[in-house]
Amino acid sequence: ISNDLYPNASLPLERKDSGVPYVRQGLHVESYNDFDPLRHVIVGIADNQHIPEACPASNEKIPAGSPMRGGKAGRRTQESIERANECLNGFAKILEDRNIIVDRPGAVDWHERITTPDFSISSGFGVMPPRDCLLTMGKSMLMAPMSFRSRYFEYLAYVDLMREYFESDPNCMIEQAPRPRLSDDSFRMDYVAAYEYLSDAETMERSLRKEYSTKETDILFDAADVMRLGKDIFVQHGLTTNLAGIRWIKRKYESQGYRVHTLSFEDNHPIHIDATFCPLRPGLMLLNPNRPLFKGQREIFEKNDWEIVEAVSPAWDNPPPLCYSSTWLSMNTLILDHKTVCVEASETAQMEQFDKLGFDVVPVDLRDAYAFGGGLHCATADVWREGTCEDYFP
Ligand code: ABU
Repeated sequence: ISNDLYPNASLPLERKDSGVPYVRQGLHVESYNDFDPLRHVIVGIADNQHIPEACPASNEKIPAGSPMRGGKAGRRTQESIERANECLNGFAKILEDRNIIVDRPGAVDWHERITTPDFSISSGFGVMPPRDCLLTMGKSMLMAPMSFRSRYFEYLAYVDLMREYFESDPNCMIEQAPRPRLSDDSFRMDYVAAYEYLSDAETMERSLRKEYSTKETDILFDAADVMRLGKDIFVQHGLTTNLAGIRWIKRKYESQGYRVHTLSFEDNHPIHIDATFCPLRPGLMLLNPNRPLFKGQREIFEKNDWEIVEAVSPAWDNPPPLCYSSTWLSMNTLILDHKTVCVEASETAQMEQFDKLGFDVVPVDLRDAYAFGGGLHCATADVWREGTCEDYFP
């Protein structure tokens, strides 16, 4: 828009409430994978986090017997919030000491009940983990259409940052996927009601048939179900991403020259690909041995000479209390470049495996933040990694 036509349309230099300038010199948004040299990242915060009432989509993820399943909703204790922030701030400092720029989301207060014309829920969730909400695809950052009702407004925590990225990098595009309704019509409510009483074998049977509480009424996906490998994008179909979501990703990004593939794993609770199948460097994948790929899905990797190694067992038999994730957060790491990886400090066997694979391992104390939304990969979202969009699967 020409300023000659709109002389009064210039941007205010800084935000009225915080004084933070809109434009940051030299800021760059671009990332095509999870392993090229990391230059700029968002790290989540634990402030104000709540445990929301279970909703139709989250019900399927909450472990059986967990107090989070029925009624036990409310603000997490201040002590646990402070301890989680201590971990997250320590992680941010480790990255900054390596000259990686770290941004933090805004702290939204989730105390109020969330009500839309289609649903009502006790509270929001939090702003940890950013990886679920934000998908950096090349020079664009997309806010995902998540399926948990408590996460419907989570994008609000990133609006200011996105605006700043948009104004600072003339090539950056910020985007929002279609907003879902998340009404009762979006879910198989009979599945939701039955879920609590199903055995592991029955939930596995349903998962192998690719039947989940989410229907195809809304376009749904979490950004953490999307694995970026240059020109190829792999999307996990599961609890948080439905086929309509995958179709939307395919139509959007294939028109930009990417190739989109669907991946499925033998997993009772397929949610987020980043504790299941993780790229470590060009040519090397880490696979969760308890979640094998569906038949035929290794082929694209093997045909292109990618090695798939199985992750070692996690250090812990159980996740920490009030945690949504599994013990396999052991393999949820943040790769800083082709030779350097951040691993949770208590996961000694996982650190040894990376050492043997030729990585320098940076231990990060994060377990006390797991309950707030996951591990090191979950707790971050890429803004800029050096490198270009490679074709790894020609
Ligand atoms: N957000 C990653 C969680 C995956 C898992 O619970 O294994």
